[in-house]
Amino acid sequence: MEESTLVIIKPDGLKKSLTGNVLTRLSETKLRIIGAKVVQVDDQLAETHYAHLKDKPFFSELIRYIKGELHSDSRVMALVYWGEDAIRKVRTIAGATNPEEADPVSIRGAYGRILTSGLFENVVHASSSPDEAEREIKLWFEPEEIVYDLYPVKSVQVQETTKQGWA
Ligand code: IDP
Ligand code: MG
Repeated sequence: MEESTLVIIKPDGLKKSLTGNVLTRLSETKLRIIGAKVVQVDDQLAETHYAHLKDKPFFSELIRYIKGELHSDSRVMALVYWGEDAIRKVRTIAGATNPEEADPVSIRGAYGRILTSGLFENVVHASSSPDEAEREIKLWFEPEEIVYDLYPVKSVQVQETTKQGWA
């Protein structure tokens, strides 16, 4: 089945200059990148993205991690990959959630680590189901930022907005 999936290169990935390595590894899948951007994650985006984990003991540190507060670098790279079996292919290359248990040749196995606090610092996020992918892609991207018509859209009236232009 052709499907799409959200990948996030987390702040440790950017801080450690692993962006190129991660993209090279993911290119083995022959999937298409249909959206890509660098994002500064705020509380609302972080907490919505990880809402399903809010009762976990590591939740507040996870929020600090994805916001870049553990790496004094607040950037993440968000990507949408599309193609046959995209979710499984990307998760296989990403590796298991726990970097210690991840296949050593997976991204998380090769580059992840477990912090003294116990948090898994594992370089990448990858959606784990079609429903999760849809929720996450709609959270991280606007329709016009993706080059395919993935999901139904509607016209939204925007009134008297002010936006930044080049001076
Ligand atoms: P996933 O990223 O493999 O889908 P999730 O269960 O969705 O795993 O957890 C989101 C993130 O929370 C993980 O990527 C990891 O950074 C962190 N995490 C998950 N489970 C644990 C845990 O048991 N201990 C420490 N950190 C965890
Ligand atoms: Mg997950």
